Amino acid sequence: MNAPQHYDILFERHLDNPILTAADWPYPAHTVFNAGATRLADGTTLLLCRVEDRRGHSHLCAARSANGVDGWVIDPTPTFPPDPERHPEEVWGVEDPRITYMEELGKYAIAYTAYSRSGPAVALALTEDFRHFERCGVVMQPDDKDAALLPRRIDGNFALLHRPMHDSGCHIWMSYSPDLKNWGGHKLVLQARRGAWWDANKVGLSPPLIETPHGWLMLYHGVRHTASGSLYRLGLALLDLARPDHCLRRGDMWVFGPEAPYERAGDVGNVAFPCGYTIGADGDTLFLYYGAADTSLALATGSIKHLLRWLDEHGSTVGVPEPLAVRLA
Ligand code: BMA
Repeated sequence: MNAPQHYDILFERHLDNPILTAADWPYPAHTVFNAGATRLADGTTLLLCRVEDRRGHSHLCAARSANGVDGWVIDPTPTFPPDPERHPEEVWGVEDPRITYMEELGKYAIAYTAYSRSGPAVALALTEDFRHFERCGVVMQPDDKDAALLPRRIDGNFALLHRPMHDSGCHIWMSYSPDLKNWGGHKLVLQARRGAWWDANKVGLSPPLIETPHGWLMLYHGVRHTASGSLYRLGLALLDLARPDHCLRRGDMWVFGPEAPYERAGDVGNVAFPCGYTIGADGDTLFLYYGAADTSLALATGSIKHLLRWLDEHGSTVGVPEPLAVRLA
């Protein structure tokens, strides 16, 4: 008899999950989730965590660790609280940061959700040290979220992935800017599927893109609406290196989704929501930090090589103009 076939396991959950919860916080916090991540020049892993208080409003707080797993040193007060007096768009908090190191600026760019009275908007801030921040304000008006900058200019322009929301569906777009202030050249990059698909109706960028020799690897979340609420799962796509608004391949199946008890149950159950990753010293191991059930922070590891191979085997080029359809082998 043939051995049973199982789905590939592309991400391994850390045994210590959840790695950070509100109980670890040095000041009152309701939940800690959806953190941006980066590795600082001295090798320290920095997580910029979304912390929700008992008003329901969020701010960002930095946690630093030598190994990216434990021994977290958490800022004693909010690192990046909303500033509604100077930035009214932050009146209901700041959420879901994505961090990109911008070589040209010598600074980290943080794309985050500013929760305004008109809805969620995409805002940008720059920092060198995660202690002092320079706000750029709103760059994409409501309703829009799930944004991250690419680490370098594309054809002379900064490039931002983001997810505007429309009645017709929520799809991933790319916009360009010469100065991080004026945005244009908007292009649709990845469309939510329809019907029974796991990523029907709503998709959004998860962590910032991962640059590989084959293209920009994108982990995106797909949201399936069910009778008992939404299911947030992760899928893979590959964008063209030189023209990142062109999707080369897209996985048919999700590759990671809520299974563990801390992902299944919480303030918003059935949510696995990564906003950041770091890459190991081998240049291949992905440390993916994700919010679990909008309640805690968890870690899963994967291999960029394996993700690319999987995408080659399970991806399709449907909807991609023929000349751009590539095999990764
Ligand atoms: C999305 C975002 C995330 C959140 C998720 C599940 O729309 O707002 O912050 O984790 O919903 O609630």
